[in-house]
Amino acid sequence: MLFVTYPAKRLPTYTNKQLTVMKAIQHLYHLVFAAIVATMIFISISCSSPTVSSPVNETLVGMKSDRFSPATITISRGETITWVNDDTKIHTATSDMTEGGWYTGDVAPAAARSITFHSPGTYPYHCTYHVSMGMRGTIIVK
Ligand SMILES: [Cu+2]
Repeated sequence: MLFVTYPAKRLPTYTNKQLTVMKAIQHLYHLVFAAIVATMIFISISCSSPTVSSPVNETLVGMKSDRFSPATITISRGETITWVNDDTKIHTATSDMTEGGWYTGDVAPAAARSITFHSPGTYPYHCTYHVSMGMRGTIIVK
């Protein structure tokens, strides 16, 4: 009779120290995974919400090449006009009225100034610096 003995397959045995290290590594993987998931959720949330928002009742008027754009604009009472200087020089929006007039002050290039109109009426205005160039506008408040 012939007995063939195979070497017993040895299961890997680890010392307690090795097991502790392995568990720590496993724990670390879980933390990294959780951090990646959290980051992805954060990115998807921040991308879905708009980053630039403007008030609902705000109307933009550009200031460029010695012109207001649009030059004439109609709004409802209580709405706000925001003049945006898209030019390389300073402009203003200054009411033509000497009494009860309004004035944005100097609007520097890339800056903006807002004025809210509460009373119905027609409000002609101009740029203090470029009125001679024909830089005029009108705001009609209904
Ligand atoms: Cu101007």
